[in-house]
Amino acid sequence: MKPIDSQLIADHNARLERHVRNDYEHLGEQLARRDVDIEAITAQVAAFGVAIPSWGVGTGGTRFARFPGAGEPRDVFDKLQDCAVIHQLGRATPTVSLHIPWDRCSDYTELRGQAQAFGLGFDAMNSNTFSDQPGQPQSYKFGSLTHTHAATRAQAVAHNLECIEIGRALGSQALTVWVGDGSNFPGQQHFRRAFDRYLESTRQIVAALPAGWRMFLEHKIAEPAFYSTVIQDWGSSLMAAQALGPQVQCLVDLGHHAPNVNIEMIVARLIAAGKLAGFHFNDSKYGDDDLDAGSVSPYRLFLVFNELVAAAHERVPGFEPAYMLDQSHNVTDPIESLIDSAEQVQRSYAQALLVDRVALDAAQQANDALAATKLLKRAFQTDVSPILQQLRLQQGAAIDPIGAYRASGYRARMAAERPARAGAGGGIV
Ligand code: LRH
Ligand code: MN
Repeated sequence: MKPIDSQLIADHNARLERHVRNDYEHLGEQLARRDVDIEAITAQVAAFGVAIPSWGVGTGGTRFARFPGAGEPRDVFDKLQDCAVIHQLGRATPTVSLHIPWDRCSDYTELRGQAQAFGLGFDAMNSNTFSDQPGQPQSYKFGSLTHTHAATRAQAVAHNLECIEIGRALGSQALTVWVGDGSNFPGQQHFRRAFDRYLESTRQIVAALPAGWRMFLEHKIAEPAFYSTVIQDWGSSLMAAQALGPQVQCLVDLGHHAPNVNIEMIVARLIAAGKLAGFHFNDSKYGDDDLDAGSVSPYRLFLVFNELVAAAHERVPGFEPAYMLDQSHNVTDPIESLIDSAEQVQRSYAQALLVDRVALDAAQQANDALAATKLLKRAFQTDVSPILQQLRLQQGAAIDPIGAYRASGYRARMAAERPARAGAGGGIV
């Protein structure tokens, strides 16, 4: 089932195909002079995918306001169709990451069938114990898995077990746990006891994990708590993951760090510890801005992928990161932003594959700092667009996915089909 008319994509590609073939051939010659086989790179990029956050296809907002766009998804089925558009046009996003209760529905077998019809699968499930649902017995105002009251912790554990059950029905194999638990005042929370309560609660979730499943712990420096957060940084997350066992690893959301923190080094540490779960890709300038991946600091995203490609190149044991986007689209069409962000992530991966690792090892060994950093810059400054376009052409996707999307009139069609509703489609704000 294809939400966009395939003929429209074919006609769109027909106008661009000759240029892409020329550009691809030209880049191939350039790379061959660097002993790089462009076909090998293209094949590796073809095998790369990044998951779409279901909460990202609705318009996001801030605590000040949300300005809903036209044709907002009304439920998880609408979200799935929008995700299918993103994958049909860009072919870089074969899976969707759901958030419960925002994506709760009455028939998960039907939902799984719909996803399969769209050629989509389900990545990590996301639990939500950072907001209260109508009629919820215990409030999460003062925390969830680390709350001082056992009944509230038990409620939060039960919610995570429900997310696992929903994930099993959908074919997911991972649960991401991010909690907003923390404090706003010095003295408000006993840091060590809160961490102990976190371990006591998460142990019960780990005990319920099916064989083969993983649990991803997501750290975050601040928000909604603004003095301390229980899982505030990679150190706290790693301590917990090491205490909780082999099925538990640490997920890195790029926006969850103080400005200028060296995230690529955190990635290298988690890889070395065998505890890198994966990523929530986005970009930021100040806080957890959830901006489009690579829109502010594309070199930082490249440097993260440089660590990932190095680990794969060196065959680091147990290295199997999950790649997901986690963004909030406040001023763009979410579908366009997700198509573009997925391509940006693919682009950073392709560039990192171009790093001459033998020469880099030699330069590092020789302490030739300039030669080393120029090897990274050379890869980053290589325009790999012909590889990404050629790949989409080969896969029957759109050479220019945003252009094809705009030509399709999909958004206008959804605006007609999906009447605007206040508070539609659950998501950030
Ligand atoms: C927390 C977070 C987490 C999600 C939420 C939507 O800031 O990054 O990953 O649950 O955003
Ligand atoms: Mn996140």
